[in-house]
Amino acid sequence: MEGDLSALLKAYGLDPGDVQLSPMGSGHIHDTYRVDRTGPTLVLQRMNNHVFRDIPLLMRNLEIISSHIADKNRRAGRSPAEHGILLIEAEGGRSWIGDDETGFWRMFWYIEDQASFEIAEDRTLAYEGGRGIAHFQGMLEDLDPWRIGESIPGFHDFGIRLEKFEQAVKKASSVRRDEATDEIRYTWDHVAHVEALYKTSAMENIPLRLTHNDTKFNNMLFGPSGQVTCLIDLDTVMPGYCWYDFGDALRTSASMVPEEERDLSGVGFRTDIFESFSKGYLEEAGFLTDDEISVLHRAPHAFAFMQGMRFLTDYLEGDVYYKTDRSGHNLDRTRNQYALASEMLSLEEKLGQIIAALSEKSQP
Ligand code: GN1
Ligand code: MG
Repeated sequence: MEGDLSALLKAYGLDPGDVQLSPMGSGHIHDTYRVDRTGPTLVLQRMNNHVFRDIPLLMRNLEIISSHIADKNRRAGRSPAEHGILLIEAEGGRSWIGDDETGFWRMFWYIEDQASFEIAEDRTLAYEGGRGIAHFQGMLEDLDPWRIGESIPGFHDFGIRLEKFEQAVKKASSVRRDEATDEIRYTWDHVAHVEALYKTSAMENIPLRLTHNDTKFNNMLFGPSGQVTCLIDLDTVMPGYCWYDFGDALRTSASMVPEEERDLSGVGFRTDIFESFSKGYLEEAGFLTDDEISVLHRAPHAFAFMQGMRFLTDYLEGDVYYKTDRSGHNLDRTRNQYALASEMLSLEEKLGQIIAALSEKSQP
């Protein structure tokens, strides 16, 4: 075991000689390792402090959120370590350790027997996913949103995203800008539709609640019963609109292929998965107002479009944000997301009808 990692493990009371680390997960931001040892398995994570600039704020947020969820689980008779992200204390009772030189690290209990999926292949999985997202939002309903700081300022602020995109186009190398000519044009041609959703949300007084904000389908753990055990990647939990989580979860779960797929011939949006997910979500999300429900069908498009724009921005900036394996990786991801967004746009009216029919049925 390397010297600095040994010190790290010792700070968590572990014997480095008894520990085996192996990379886990497919996240684009942090580095995550499974920690096998004599005794329960753990998860070690090196946080990306380029993306999350204020680690103390990030970890204060996570302490508040994870202990709130743990309390809820405890009261419901569920083991907190088996039904949520639970931090393990390092020496001195700290929830994280490290510095600029060694990196910033934290540790969690590993939850045994869980599965995660890039997309939802069947309707049951989608239904349970919808319930899982609503359950998560419901658990945070009684936590004051303003206790949570902005771990990434303007994370889902479309105006800010657009400004960053505009800057990236201006500053990009001519090679990358030329390569992405079609995608840059596509972006400008479709901005207005997403802007309209944000405007409607502000005008209809859609409430800001605590939302997860990174509900990619693979950020949900499913237990052996087929139900969602918990959501992971809680670093972006911040005040937001409920449709953020709904949209991002459908962007991934109801897509016919994962966002990494380069062959665009298979890209498409599954309305059957949308319907089942929405059914689960609406059944569980009794806290939603009619105005919140009325915009849900517009959310998947907004999220696929924004995700495409984020990948494109990163491509133009020279791949500084997302982990990449090759130079055109972020551009390929952009093409996947824009193809998906186009399909969603053509289906939007139909998605609205599906939500309207489901919410009528769920009226008492
Ligand atoms: C990142 O960490 P991960 O891979 O779950 C990103 C999300 C994107 C997603 C796209 C903090 O999520 O916002 O939707 O990649 N997280 C952050 O795959 O930027
Ligand atoms: Mg993740």
